Amino acid sequence: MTATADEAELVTDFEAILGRRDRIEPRDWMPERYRRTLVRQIAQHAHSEIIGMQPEGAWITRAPSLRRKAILLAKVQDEAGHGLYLYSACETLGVSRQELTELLLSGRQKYSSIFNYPTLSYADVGTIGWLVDGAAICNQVPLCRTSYGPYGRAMIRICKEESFHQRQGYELLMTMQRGTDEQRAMVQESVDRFWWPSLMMFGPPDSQSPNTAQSMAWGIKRDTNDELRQKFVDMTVPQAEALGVTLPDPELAWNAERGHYDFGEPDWDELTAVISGDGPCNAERMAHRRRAHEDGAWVREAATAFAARTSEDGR
Ligand code: FAQ
Repeated sequence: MTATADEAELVTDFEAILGRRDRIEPRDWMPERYRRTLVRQIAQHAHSEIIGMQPEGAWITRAPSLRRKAILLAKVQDEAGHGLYLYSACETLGVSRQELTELLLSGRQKYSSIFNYPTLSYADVGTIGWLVDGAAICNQVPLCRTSYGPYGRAMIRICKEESFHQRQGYELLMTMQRGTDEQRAMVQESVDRFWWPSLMMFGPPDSQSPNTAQSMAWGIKRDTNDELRQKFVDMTVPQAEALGVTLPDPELAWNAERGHYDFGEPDWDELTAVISGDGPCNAERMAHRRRAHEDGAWVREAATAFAARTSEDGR
């Protein structure tokens, strides 16, 4: 059989696996573009979890009670764990954790736009849980069925934890809503700032998304950016009503014909600017991440030396 015939057979087998909605596993043959797309998406996702520790982490020392501090500490630690599962899933595609870290630190790989916005009040901890984790769940539940095995399996555990995060955020906001006028104003102000950036988490509109069509064809993504954004709005509007907050969109209205909420257009120029490094906190987030990486050098050196000694000793 010629090389081209071999390749054609491999492609046929690969497509048959996708057709059956089975998983592609690390040792299976896969097209190089499929592998690169997965590395890009999983790495971006992992970086988001790690950078995503910063906005809420900033409030750990200022949590209003021991209970809130314990909850927030646990949540931020969960995000670190999610980053680690995702880096491990990505490593099964033949890239090392070190390479991925360098790609992030040199700005060649992205992380989610949402983490480039500041957390200005304690209500932001609740809003991030409710809206940001809520958007993350909408996006990530379908990823449990993604076509690449290690990514899908990592997502199952992550989604369980994210749904707990979402509920803690909602409970925090509900508690503040039952408090003073000042606390209610704090919640509303926070929701006003986070609403539009949360909608942008789903990515550009389908008509301007260069990757969606191919990622859907490969079963990496199971829904388009616009489909997920709509699902998020439909899920969130009744929650906002129960909470007693107003979502800052005058165009938000139930459309009985479509069976969905209509909503206004996010500012896509803002998303482009934030993704290109020009958001309110991009420089701060990256500087913090670089510093943490440098400060952690001794841990990596110690772990490497320990691993070398353990293998020499045959332990
Ligand atoms: N931010 O063609 P598309 C969390 C980039 S949740 C930054 O539509 P794609 C949990 C995109 O990479 C947040 N960049 O791309 C948490 C591409 O650029 P490239 C993380 C964005 O991949 C909660 C270009 O724009 N979740 O961390 C964004 O098909 C609370 C064109 O876009 C995930 O990563 C954006 N918002 O669809 C943690 C989920 N949107 O790479 C702490 C997995 C688009 O070609 C606290 N990822 N871009 O140069 C995905 O589902 C997809 O990658 C999308 C983008 C939907 C994000």
